[in-house]
Amino acid sequence: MFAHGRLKARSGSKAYRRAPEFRVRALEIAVDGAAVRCNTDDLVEDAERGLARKEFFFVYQPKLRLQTGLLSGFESLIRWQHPERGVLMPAAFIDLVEDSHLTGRFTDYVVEESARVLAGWAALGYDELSLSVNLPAHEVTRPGMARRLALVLDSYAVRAANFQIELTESIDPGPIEALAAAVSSIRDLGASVAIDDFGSGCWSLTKLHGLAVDTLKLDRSFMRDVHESAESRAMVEALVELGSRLKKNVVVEGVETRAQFEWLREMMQIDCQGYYISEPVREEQVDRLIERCGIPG
Ligand code: G
Ligand code: MN
Repeated sequence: MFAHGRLKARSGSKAYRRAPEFRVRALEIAVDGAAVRCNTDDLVEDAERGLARKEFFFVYQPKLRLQTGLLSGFESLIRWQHPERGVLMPAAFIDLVEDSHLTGRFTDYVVEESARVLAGWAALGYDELSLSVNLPAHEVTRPGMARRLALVLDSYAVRAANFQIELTESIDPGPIEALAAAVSSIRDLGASVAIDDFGSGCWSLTKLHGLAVDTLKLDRSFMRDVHESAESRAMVEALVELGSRLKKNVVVEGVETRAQFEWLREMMQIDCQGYYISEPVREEQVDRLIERCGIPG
């Protein structure tokens, strides 16, 4: 029943982590068009119980490399199989979880699950497929992050090169120097780092300038009206050009129609992601998608 739940107080919830006096005590979640009030402490407690009972799972959305027409990798997206509310999308819980004492445990879970999946793919011979996970900047800068990541990747014997972190942050990620140092220690392991939803929220050009990331993922809002708006087309073209001039990989998100896809094909080497290629799928459906689209090698 909460399947379409969305948090309204997205940025407000960040105060929960930063300053206890600003803690958000209640949030409104829209359920079938009606606002439902929900106590944040209850939700965090519920999430802690859910973590123990393994109610959180992941779906995988492919990225297609336009030049080759083959899949280059997948992004893992968290879901909550809530016992009473059905499958919850991250918008209904992730900000609260990341602002709570559970954030580190969720990071560990996300990283461990992705290493397990990558090990499974390697065993099937999918050596070139990358898997990216979404992590907030404040988790990536947590002391020891790179060391813990190295341990997990080693313990599953997966190549760090196949693992990517997408930096998600809807508000300021804090001092750029700290984030830049964390990004470089992750890249030193051989893993890669992407800026997620680039061009929206807090991701300014100065941030991009200060961070040696591998990949830019353009916020999907840019694609929405490329067919009606010459300005949107210019924006996407310019951002792709910017990425390529900076020698970054570029992922265009939110490709939903054939027309959008065909238009993008005229551009340089980019990856695209969106419902036109595929919706996110369950782990057991990844094989079928690979058979349908193909992978390198
Ligand atoms: O920004 P990020 O890549 O983390 O966003 C992933 C979210 O976007 C997921 O919840 C996913 O289901 C959703 N999503 C993926 N592709 C599309 C798309 O083509 N259109 C829309 N509207 N949402 C998408
Ligand atoms: Mn993402």
